[in-house]
Amino acid sequence: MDAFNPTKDDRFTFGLWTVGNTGRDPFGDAVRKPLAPPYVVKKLAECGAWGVNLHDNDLVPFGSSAATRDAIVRDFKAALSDHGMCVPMATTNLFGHPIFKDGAFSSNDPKVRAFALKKTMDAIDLGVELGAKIYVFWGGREGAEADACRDPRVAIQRMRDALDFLCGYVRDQNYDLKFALEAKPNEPRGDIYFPTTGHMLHFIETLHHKDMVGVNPEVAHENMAGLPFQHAVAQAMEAGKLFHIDLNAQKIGRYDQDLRFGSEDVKQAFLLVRLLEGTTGGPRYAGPRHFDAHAYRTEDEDGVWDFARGCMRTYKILKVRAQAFDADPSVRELIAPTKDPAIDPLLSGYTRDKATKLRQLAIDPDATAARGLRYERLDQLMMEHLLGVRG
Ligand code: GLT
Ligand code: MN
Ligand code: MN
Repeated sequence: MDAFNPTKDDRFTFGLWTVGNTGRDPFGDAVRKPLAPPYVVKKLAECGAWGVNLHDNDLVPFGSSAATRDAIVRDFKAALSDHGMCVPMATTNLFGHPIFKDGAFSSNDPKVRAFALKKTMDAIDLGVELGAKIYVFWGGREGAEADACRDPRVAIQRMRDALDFLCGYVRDQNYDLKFALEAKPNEPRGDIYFPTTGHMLHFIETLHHKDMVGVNPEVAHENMAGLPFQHAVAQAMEAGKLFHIDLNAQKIGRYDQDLRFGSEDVKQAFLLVRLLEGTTGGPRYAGPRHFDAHAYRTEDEDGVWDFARGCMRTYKILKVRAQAFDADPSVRELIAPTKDPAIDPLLSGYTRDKATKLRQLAIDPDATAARGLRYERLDQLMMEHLLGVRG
């Protein structure tokens, strides 16, 4: 045991599909055996996780009878209570079955759209029965290769209809449940609608019950679009819309790798943990820290638990490093905001008087531009904290 061992207070979660990933990929078969959900609950609890998340079909196989479903759910609930675990988030598999080959909510076929709504209502019931408070929507098949197949505006309208309908369902049932929309630019479709968290944030503003809908950004997905993840997360936090987060790692420009958290681009991971933990003094993210990642295909089952412990350990190490960085007087001095009592009040809240005073300010652009900002020094300090030689 050391300071980096996870506790329930850390609110770390994994999906059944993450540690249960068998290593199957488009080029090769499974390298690990499937793990029974109650066993995953036991092992995750031993590793120090707080909760476990699931798609409907991670727990209840597609097409199961009502009696089979109830028996599976009973055993799973028993495992949760035996091992002190919870299910903070649930979601629907709207991508695995061939019926969803051209999308679920955005499909051109009303039968497919109806089936997707029906499946999601059932999966919402299941999630709520297990105690979930957050419901994720990842539209992996909502996209196109032959883009002439539908007007993308129609796809957007259909997605809106589906989410408005399902918000209505949740409210009608009096469920205490919020939705979190997860963006991804491509894979498995050539292009997926709403490719980034920014696209989702705007779309949410067009929904009927927008207050119950936020985002679930994923490190790998934002990086696939070539974007800095922490900026997307910051925008979501600032808008009060960071309802959930999918932590993993990704090399830029690759397929969706879903690697162990922090295993690539450590600097980005550091900045992300710093943001989520509010070590700069800003508000802290209070939701679950979910790892949507899986072990390398080289691993056996022991390697899966090494992977799970590694995700949580790296997060906690980065948290301690971020706290030390933000407490470092040399850092604080470099990032202290420049204050100017004569100018600051003029910069927000337009009035004609402020506009006039702004115009009258004597600002020497050359003298102002000549000042070096010492960001080389700042970034090197960050590297030294990260590399463990400072703080
Ligand atoms: C799938 C996807 C993830 C989503 C999951 C939720 S399923 O593994 O790659 O990014 O978060 O549907
Ligand atoms: Mn994800
Ligand atoms: Mn992913």
